[in-house]
Amino acid sequence: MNGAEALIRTAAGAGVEVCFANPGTTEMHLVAALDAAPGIRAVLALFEGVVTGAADGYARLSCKPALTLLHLGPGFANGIANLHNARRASSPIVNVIGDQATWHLAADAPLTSDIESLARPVSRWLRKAATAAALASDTAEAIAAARARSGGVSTLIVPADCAWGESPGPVPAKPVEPRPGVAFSAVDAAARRLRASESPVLLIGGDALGRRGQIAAARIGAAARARVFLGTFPACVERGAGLPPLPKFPYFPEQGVELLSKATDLVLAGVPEPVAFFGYPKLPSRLTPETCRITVLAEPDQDATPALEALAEALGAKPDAGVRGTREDFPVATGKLDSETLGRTLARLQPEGAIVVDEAATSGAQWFSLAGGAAPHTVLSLTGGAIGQGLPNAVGAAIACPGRRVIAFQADGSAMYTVQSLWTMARENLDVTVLVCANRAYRILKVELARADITHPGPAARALTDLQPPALDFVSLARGLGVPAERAENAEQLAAALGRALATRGPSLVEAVI
Ligand SMILES: Cc1ncc(C[n+]2csc(CCOP(=O)(O)OP(=O)(O)O)c2C)c(N)n1
Repeated sequence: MNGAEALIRTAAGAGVEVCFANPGTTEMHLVAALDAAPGIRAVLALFEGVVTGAADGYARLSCKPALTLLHLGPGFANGIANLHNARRASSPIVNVIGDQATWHLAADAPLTSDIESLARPVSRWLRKAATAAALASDTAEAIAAARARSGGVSTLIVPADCAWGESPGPVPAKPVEPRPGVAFSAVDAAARRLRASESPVLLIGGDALGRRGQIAAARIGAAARARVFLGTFPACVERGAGLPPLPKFPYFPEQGVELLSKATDLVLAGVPEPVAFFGYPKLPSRLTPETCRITVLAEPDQDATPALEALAEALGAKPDAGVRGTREDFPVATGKLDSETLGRTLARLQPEGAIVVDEAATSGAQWFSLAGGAAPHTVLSLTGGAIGQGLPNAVGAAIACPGRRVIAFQADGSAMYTVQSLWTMARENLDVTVLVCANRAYRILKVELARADITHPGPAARALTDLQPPALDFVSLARGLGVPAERAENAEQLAAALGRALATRGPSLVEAVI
């Protein structure tokens, strides 16, 4: 058996089920090994940002690592932005990057580059395989490292001669370090602060974004009169009827500062202290005032859910305390499409159990709060701010959860970074409904120009923030990539088109012109 086959058999034995790939010559033995050692689904993506973003979406829902198969430094580099997002989401991923044969590196052939330097910033575990014989155990270590604690990105660089060289065979999975629990003293400290606090705020993230964590948080909120928020960019959060309709901590720093200005205590569970997304003149990095004491109940990679439940008990919270949202009858939206009519239409039509990948940017502003009253669903969001995450995440989510409807709620500018995802949706016949919010601008950048008091942007500033002319034609783009599509110009057309798309098996796209 060669090293490549030992790698694939080791991964399959450790529970890996999917390999998102964009291979080249240095990966040919790995490509062949996927047939020689079946058990891992091989999914081709036409750009590496789709490969890595799909692995991220898959990990967020399955909590399992997929393999990515990438071609040397340049192929990997194309995938870095979505690995940055994956790192922020604590997604377990195992990158397998082919490299020149060890003895060929000295020749400095055109594709040769310093892969380790590219990989280090996004990898919690990084190794370049040294021999074919050790490749299986390298793989087992990479997988265990990706799964350790709350999850992260492992990168294994595989020189071509390690893939084709002789191996003694696969090795068993290595033990995985579990997510650490929270000490009783941390629960006790938080309980003491909350009992004494005049105006406490509780911020939750990580594993606390599941049902149990949110219900415990709402109970704490009721018992301690605390305002409860979700972190601003939740990696994966359960929402909708039956859950407390918790708001997200605001995006703009002025709003964060205002929200915390009167807080006497801030308790963090599974989420870091909130900071401004960017530095602005005259605004702070940290949003918490000096007068507000911060207590960490659970660090982002600790088990926040049991800690919140223990805290609720410590505070004597009633089991059913905290508001549970009921399902709302959203009135049918009519007329012009904007964030409100778009949000209402989606909240009304999204089916129970939907997975909504939210990269709708400014157009999605209204939907999230409205959807607190929608049918129960799961939301993935843009964890690391590197746009182009939404469509690839939707690919991975659909592969992780074949029985569920995935809705890619997608801004147009961000869609274009990884639009090749549509082809993989078609190729794999994934149940993804793509709703493109076509405002034909980088609208948030126009907002930021105004925030910087640039009230009359010049022609260059307008050229760099307008997406027309020419207007992107998402219907043609989608059709060209194998996905049926239609355009909606008002709320009535959107409801009809979205209704059809959601009732159709396989992928489809609706371009909502707003
Ligand atoms: C990888 C990456 N490149 C560039 C940016 C800068 N950026 C942030 S938002 C944005 C435009 C977003 O436009 P769109 O997706 O159409 O959403 P809208 O603001 O119009 O709602 C850009 C270019 C970024 N965040 N990430």
